[in-house]
Amino acid sequence: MLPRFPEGFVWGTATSSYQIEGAVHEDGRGPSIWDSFCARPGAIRNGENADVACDHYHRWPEDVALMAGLGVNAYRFSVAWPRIQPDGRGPANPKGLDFYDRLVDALAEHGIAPALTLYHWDLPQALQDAGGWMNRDTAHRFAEYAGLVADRLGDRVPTWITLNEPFVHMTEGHALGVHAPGEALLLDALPVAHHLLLGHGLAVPELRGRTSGQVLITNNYSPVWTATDSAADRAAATAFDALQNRLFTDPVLLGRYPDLSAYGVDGAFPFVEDGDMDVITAPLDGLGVNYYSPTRVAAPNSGVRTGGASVLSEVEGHLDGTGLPFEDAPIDGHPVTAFGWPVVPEGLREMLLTLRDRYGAGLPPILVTENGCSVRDEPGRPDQERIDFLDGHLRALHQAIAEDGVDVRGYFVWSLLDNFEWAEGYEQRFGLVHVDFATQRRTPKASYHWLRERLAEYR
Ligand code: GBH
Repeated sequence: MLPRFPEGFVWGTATSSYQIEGAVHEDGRGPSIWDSFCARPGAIRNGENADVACDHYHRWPEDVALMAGLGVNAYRFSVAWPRIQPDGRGPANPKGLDFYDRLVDALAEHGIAPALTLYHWDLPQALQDAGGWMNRDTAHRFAEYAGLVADRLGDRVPTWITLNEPFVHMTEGHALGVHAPGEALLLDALPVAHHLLLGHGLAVPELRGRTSGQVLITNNYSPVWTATDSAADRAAATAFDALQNRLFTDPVLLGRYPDLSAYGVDGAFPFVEDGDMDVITAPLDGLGVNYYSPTRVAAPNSGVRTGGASVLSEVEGHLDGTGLPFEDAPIDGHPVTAFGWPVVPEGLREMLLTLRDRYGAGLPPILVTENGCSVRDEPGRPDQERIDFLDGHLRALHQAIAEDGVDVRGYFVWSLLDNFEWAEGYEQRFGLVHVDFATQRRTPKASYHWLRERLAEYR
C-alpha cells in the first residue's frame, strides 16, 4: 500500500507526438526535423524511423480506453507542430487541429484532463531550413503556432506546457548532433537555448489571451553529485549543475542566465536583446519536472569517467582536449534500468528540495511531468523492475510532499505505451502497455495492473 497523496492529486501518463503517432504523411502534416533526421544513415539504432510508431493517429480510441481502464485522471501528450502548420508558418491546417480536438473530447468523456505540450522536439522542417532555433524568428513562429492551437483548444485544455526539456533538445540536437536536427555546434549552440526560452516567453501571453488553463514549462532535472569532496570536484559539480539544472530555469524564474564562466562563456550574450528577459520571465502557474536519475561528476582528467552517463559526457570526446569543466563519474550501488540509467528514487526528493531551496517563494507549484524507466522486453515475464521503480519514486515523492512540504500537484508516468525512443529506435521500452510493433497489438504489462490497483485505492 502506497501512502496517501493529497486530495485532487493529478495522476497521469505521458507521451509525445513523434514518438507515438505515425501517419507522418496524413491529413496535410508537413515534414519535421525528426523525419529528416531518421532518414540519415546511422542516425537511429537499427535504421528505424517513426513513420508508423504506435500508429496512435489511427488507434487513439483504443489508447484512450487503455488510460480509462488504468484509472488516471490526466494525460500529457504533445501536439505535432507540422500537423498544425505544415510549413511552420501561416494559417492552421484544420485537419491537424481536428485530430487533437477529437482526442481532447474523448479524454473528457472519460474524466481524463488533457495536459498539452506544444513542443516536444518535432520542429517543422521548413523552419529548420530557415535556420531553426539558431534563428531568432523561430521564437516568433512558435508563439504564433501556440496561438493557433489555443484558438481551437483553449476552452477545453486545463494544462498547457510550452516546451519539453529544452536542455535535451539543445544539447543532444544542437550541441552533439545525436538527436534532430543533428547539429554538432557544441557550446556555439547557446543561441538555441535563448531562442527556445524566448519562444516560451512569447507563447505565454498568446496562451493567456485564449485559455484560462494553467501554463507551465517542463525541464528535465538531475541532482548533481560530486565524486569526492575535493574543491576541484565540487567546482565540476557546480559547473555541470549550471548547465543541466539552471540554464532553462534561472532565466524563467530569476530573469538571468546562470554563471557559465567555467565553460569560457563570459555572459555577455550577443543574442540577448533588450527586453528579452522581461518576456522570458512571464509568470507561470507551475513548473513541469521530468526526473530520471542523478548525475555524478568529477573534475576533468580525474580518470573516473566510465563513458556515456550524462547527456554531455560525449561532449568531452568531441571537444578533445579543449575540455569541459567536468567529467562523468559512475554511480555505484544502485540497480540500473535497461538503458543503463541508475535507479535512485531518493534523487527525486533531493531534486525537489533543491528546487524549493533554490527558488523559494519564486517556485510555482510542481507537476512531475515525466518519470519512468525502460525494462527489457521478455515475453511472458512481468516488468517487476518498473513496479519497483514506480513504487520507489512515488514513496520519495510522497516524502517530498508530506515531510518537506514541496508543493507537488501531480505525477505522470513516462510512458503509456512502448514507443519510438528517439535515437534508440524501438529497443528501449518505457511503456505500462506493451506494443507489438509488427501487429500494433497492445498488452497491458504487470506495471499497468499494479498502478491500476494503486489508483483504485485512492478512490
Ligand atoms: C525524456 O528525456 C523525453 O522527454 C522523452 O521523450 C523520452 O522518451 C524519455 O525521457 C525517455 O528517454 O545516463 O544515467 O546519466 C529524458 C532525458 C537525458 C534523461 C539523459 C536521462 C541520462 C541518464 N534523459 N539522462 S544517465
